[in-house]
Amino acid sequence: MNDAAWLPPEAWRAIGGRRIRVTGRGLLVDTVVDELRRACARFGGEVVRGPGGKPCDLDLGLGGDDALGPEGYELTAADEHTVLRAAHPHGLLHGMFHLVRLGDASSTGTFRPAVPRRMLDHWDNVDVHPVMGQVERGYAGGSLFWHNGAPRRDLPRVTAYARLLTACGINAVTLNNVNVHATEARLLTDRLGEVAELAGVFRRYGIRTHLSVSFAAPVLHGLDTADPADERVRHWWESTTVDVYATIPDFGGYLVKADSEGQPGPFTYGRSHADGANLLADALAPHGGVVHWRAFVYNHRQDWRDRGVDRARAAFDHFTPHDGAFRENVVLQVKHGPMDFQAREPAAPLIAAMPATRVGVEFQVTQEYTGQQRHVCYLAPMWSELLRGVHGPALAGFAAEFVAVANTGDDPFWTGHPLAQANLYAYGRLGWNPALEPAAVLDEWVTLTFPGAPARLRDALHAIMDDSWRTYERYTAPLGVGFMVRPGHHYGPDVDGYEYTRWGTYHHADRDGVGVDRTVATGTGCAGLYPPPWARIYESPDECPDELALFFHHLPYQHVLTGGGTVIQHIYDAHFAGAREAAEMRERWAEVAGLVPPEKYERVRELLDEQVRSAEEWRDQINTYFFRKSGVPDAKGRRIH
Ligand code: GCW
Repeated sequence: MNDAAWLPPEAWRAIGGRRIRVTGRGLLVDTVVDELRRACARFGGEVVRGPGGKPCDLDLGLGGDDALGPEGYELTAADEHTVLRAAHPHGLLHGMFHLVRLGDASSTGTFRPAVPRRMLDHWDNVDVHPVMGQVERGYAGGSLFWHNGAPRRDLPRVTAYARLLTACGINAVTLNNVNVHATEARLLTDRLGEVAELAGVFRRYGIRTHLSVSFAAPVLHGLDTADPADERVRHWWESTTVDVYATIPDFGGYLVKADSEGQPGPFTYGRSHADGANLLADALAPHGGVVHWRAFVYNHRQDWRDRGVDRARAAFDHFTPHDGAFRENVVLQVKHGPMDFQAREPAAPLIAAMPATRVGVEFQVTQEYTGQQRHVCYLAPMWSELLRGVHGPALAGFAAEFVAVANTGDDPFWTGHPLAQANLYAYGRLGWNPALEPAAVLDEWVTLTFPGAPARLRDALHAIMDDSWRTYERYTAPLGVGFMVRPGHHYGPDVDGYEYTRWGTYHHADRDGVGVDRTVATGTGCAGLYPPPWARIYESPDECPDELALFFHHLPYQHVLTGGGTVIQHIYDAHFAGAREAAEMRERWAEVAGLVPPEKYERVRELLDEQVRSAEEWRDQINTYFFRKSGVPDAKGRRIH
């Protein structure tokens, strides 16, 4: 069976010993009661349903103010008597998990999510894909839902998963990969029963189920076109969608990756992305469904010789002309950065440029470019910086909702690396409240995951994880330039791996300098796509944050950064520091042997060996590469191979 992650039985101690009353009816109220009964059976408490009767010390019920919204709740705790009120059952469910997470110590107040939907997208395939496997960019084993072309039907495990998701605030899932192959396309039609079964499990935890669909679905099912202007196509989507809702009445909607990396889309028919998205939106609207339409549209057949094309501009250029043209039930799903989930990127300029469109900001919890769940890399600080706008526009202010790519699979620890569980937890928590402090979220996660953790363990976990994203950044691609990974699987260093490919991911290093000129004055103009003051800040090499220096500028190696050092010396210093910090993480972990369950301890220990090895490889390849290019020795005389 799977690891209990952040919901071990111990986590219920604070409320499982109480006299609890629950009032209200409905599926989610039943779920609340089931959860509380289980906790009380363990810790000696008692649950009664309905008003009146015996006195209680924890009172959960409806009747909260409507302003709490569908998921909000209000807590008052005084003299050992806690009252939880919500306007709807979903709020009771969240409120109950609030008490699990935080006890009632800090629990007086009103709580509502920042955005109405916090979705988790699975990139699961039904069939094993010859290159991508069962889960595309999955680093946690196989899929929880499918195995070798067949449904897994491990519903107890899916139930345990749904509990974990709702407990951190997630309320929507997409089950299958955005790259929709022929078998997966059938989930929408003759294999819909498999979706319905899973939706039944998620529903009990207040999570709505969505499906990735192919824009060419009508063609895959026998029509000779998928042209949005064709009446037969329109009718096909309408009637297919009617069938979907007949089977899954609370179905969430469709997620579409169109005209992107080889997926079909409206461009084939000379139609716009607004035409394409609205076609599906119209089919869904009568049933209350939404379309998540991805903005990850760029030319993946670029010529590296052509400096005029810039992938970082692509989504902005494609979509801003259509602002205001999308139906109300379309969510434009935009990756947080303009490239592709690198360890450091500025915010995607498109996100701040669509005032008349619902924008969903997409994060990647699966660690494709951040260590693939072999490296410790706690991502909450990165997301938090983007949300709060430390080096660019604050994404929280533009996001109508949040989406993230899942990092889970059939691995017994759910996430491959046991410490990667914290990323999923933190995504849920920041989606609910983007203002939370990453270290505080980590602390919550530690408290839940390691019940009774002694200070020594808590301190070690903070020391290892709090700054682990910055450590990862230090030993990988410098100063926001990105990539430098091995093509295909994207693990480990290969500085020129993508330099002459068609993917548009270049660093332009030569003997004099490195970086991509994205200025308006002399480059691709990407810097100018940002709202004030960021366009001006990014344009100037003297004002641009060092973190993004090589994202926006091609700089000489001897250019002096805002932080004081030269570009070349920064590269050396950061890489020596990053690899050393990885080694320190391993030392800290050795100190907690005996404080962590043995299997978990061992798994992390082995992975830290790999992280240290990989960090050294990164350090040596990057440093050697830039030493050979620049001829500039390390000012501190350290060994460069
Ligand atoms: O980062 C890239 C990945 C692809 C992925 C694509 C996307 C699902 O390498 O594997 O495809 O992004 O987000 O669509």
